[in-house]
Amino acid sequence: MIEDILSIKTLAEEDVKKADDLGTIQSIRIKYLGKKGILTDRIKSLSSIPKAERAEYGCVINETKDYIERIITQREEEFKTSELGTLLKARHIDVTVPGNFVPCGHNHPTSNVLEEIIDVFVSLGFRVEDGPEVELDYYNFEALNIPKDHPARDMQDTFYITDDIVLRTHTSPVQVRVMERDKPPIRVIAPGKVYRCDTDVSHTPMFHQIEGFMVDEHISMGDLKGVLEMFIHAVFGANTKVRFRPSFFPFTEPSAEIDIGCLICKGRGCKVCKNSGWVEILGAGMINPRVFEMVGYNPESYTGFAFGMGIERITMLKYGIDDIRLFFENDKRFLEQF
Ligand code: 2U9
Repeated sequence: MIEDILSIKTLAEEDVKKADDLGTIQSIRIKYLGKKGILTDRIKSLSSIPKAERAEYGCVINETKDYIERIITQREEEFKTSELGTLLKARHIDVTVPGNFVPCGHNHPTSNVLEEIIDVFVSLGFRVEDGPEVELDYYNFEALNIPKDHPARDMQDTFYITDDIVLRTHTSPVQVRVMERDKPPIRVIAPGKVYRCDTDVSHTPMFHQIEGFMVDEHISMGDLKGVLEMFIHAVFGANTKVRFRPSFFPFTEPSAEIDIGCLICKGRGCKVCKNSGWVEILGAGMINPRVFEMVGYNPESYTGFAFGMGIERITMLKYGIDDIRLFFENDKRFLEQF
């Protein structure tokens, strides 16, 4: 019986010696020590051994079991180490090889100008508000004193979704929604995308606007002038000339358009300023009392100013760009210049 165990030991030693990979060594463990393994089988039959021999026989089985377990584990570790070595060799990384060049993107010039403009107004105490781009006709026109039969609707080439729903033609509806929600004092700017059915060198069907307004008791045209002059000097330089011209918008009364001295020719006259020496950059005015009535503000208690500008236009003037379509071509050679 003891010879039987010793021959199992010898067989196991030979098997372990012959094994040439991790898989084989694992099946050897099952063969000898698994649930139905050769040695396990002998352990199970221990109870049928006469009592007098059982102790010695059990002792030899246990020692053999420990021994086989030890030589299997040892060989297993050797295989694991050498497999790791092969793997590391195959996946060898040479940290001294120069990396691949990953081209870097670039901020869009209109994004930079928009950020710069937002920063100026935020530093003057304005907060940023947002609103829907698919807007009710009521907020885009009606509440801004542009009723359905008003000739001013012809000024906007509108994308209609339904009779009552439009792609917003300006960000003014944001201000209407803010006034419906909040009471004065209010200082808000509304940047965002707007849509008009128009395409040429200075118009695209989608462009960016930033509008702003301030409402409180006793807000005057003087406040409007002060805020907008400060903004123009911050963005275009402290020596930029500013001029206010009377104009008309249904939502402001009185209204004005604001020009700056042409940055390209310094006022001498060129193609950009059509030889006038001035370029228009903003529209503005005192909010029409009819707009206040629509949102439930008492026009006897409150006054306010509002303004609006096109970001692409401002960017073109700031950098002397003569075709708005360049902004939408995603040509890095163009974008990287700003
Ligand atoms: C409310 C009341 C008044 C916003 C204003 C302008 C004048 C203006 C244009 C500039 C170039 C639009 O991008 S553009 O074509 N905007 O001239 N916008 S006053 O007035 C408001 C807005 C909201 C409730």
